[in-house]
Amino acid sequence: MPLADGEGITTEELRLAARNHGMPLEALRHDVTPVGLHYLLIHYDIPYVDPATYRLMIGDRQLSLDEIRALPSVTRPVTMECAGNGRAALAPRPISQPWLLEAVGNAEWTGTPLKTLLEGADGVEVLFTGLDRGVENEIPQAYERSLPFADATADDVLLAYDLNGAPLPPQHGFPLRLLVPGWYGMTSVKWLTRITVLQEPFDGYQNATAYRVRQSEDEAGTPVSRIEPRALFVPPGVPDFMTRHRFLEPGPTTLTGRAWSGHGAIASVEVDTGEGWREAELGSEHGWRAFSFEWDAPPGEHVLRCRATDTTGRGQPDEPPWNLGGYANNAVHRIAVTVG
Ligand SMILES: Nc1nc2c(c(=O)[nH]1)N[C@H]1C(S)=C(S)[C@@H](COP(=O)(O)O)O[C@H]1N2
Ligand SMILES: [Mo]
Repeated sequence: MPLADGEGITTEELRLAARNHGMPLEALRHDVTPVGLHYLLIHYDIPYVDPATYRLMIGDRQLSLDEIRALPSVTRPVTMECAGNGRAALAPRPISQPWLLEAVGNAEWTGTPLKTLLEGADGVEVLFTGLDRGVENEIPQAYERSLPFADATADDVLLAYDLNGAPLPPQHGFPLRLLVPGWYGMTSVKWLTRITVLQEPFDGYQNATAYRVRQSEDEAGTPVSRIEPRALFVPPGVPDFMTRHRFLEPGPTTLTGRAWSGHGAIASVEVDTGEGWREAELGSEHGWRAFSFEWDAPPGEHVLRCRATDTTGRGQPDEPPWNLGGYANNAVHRIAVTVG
């Protein structure tokens, strides 16, 4: 239910924001996001799980954590972003977790490729069910989502048990979660308890009702899937405590940030400091891609902007197109700075 432009944040949104923290944008400096700085999004409650009695069910098979950890393991850096990132900047504002820009993290995940566990199976979709339960829109449910069979059996999809080299902490899905690189975060089901191969499309809440790009409730809309390209600055200079407005010394300064896309690699990042778009220099890639831009900051008020383009040609809009759930808003990052 969207609020009119300019209406204050509700107590419900504040309660969600206090539970589900974002990644402070200065943490874009880290190649690998430290665990406590990675964003969090939890629809219901964090389940309490005893690893000794935990079992993953795949069809009629049951696997213990030790059995899963004994399977071939892969470690890879993955940029994860919530589909609602940017929601609070939409007008009217869709009422849900009120993310500004900080619902992102880039961690090193270790797990076993899901593909090998599904060998011999065939179906239309694969359903992933979490241990957490709750009520959404008056519908009681476990958090569960399906993926098309081909996407679920892609080479890079993992059943992940370690995050940055240590067991998943409770809030990130202990003891086991799905990890689908390139897709918005809702796909990567935490506290995984069951995997079911389906012979027809799943019509549960998180696929059929939530996570659809649409203008009204009567529209079916299109499913939210892969992460749209985005570039974000490490906020330059120092902030004002309350407004977060930035203050910077005049003279040569290096603007830095990270860019990512779930559709392809980053092809370019451009920066505008008020004199038009210029190409930034691309740096190392480790999940997300570093960029930097040399700026001789003149005294005065400036608006800095950055935007990414990926190898599929997708870019970022200046103004965010509105949708009911407030999903996939990848509008250009702007930061207002006072130099001098
Ligand atoms: N079981 C379960 N899995 C879940 C969720 C959840 O609430 N329950 N939230 C999803 C959403 S919306 C996002 S954005 C990511 C967030 O993962 P993180 O908290 O590890 O960053 O987890 C996804 N997986
Ligand atoms: Mo999310």
